[in-house]
Amino acid sequence: MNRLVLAAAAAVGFATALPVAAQFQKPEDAIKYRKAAMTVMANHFGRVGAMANGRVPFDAATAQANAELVATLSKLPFAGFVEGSATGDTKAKPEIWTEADKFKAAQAKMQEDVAKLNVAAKTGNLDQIKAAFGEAGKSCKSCHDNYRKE
Ligand code: ASC
Repeated sequence: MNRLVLAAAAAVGFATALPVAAQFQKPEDAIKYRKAAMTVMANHFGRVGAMANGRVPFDAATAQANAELVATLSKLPFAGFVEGSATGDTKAKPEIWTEADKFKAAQAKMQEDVAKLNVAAKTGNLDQIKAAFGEAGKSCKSCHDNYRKE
């Protein structure tokens, strides 16, 4: 390997090894990021929910597209829960950081549940979508109950 290639490889390795905190200039940026990610995820989750709850007519392709987005978007918010961002314009409870393992487990549970919703949506079967939407909603709620201030 020539020197340039080595330098580039080192730079990439270094960038990926940096803590997530380094991706935000200040705590408010992390707070804004996670709120924005939650907002966008909730919007697409809600579009599936509107069909699951019969508020809008069921359209399999729309349900599928939105469930797919939710599955992808579910990976985003947690990069924003960096150390040092527990205070400010946020409802995040300190337990997110003091019970980091439990918070991580709750995150994983939600991601699994929305992945299952995505699988259900691909079947085009509204009953399966309703069931999976209900489970995913419970995951959202339990994490909010435990880790979000009123
Ligand atoms: C939503 C949404 C949430 C969850 C939660 C489920 O549609 O925005 O935060 O469902 O309300 O209980």
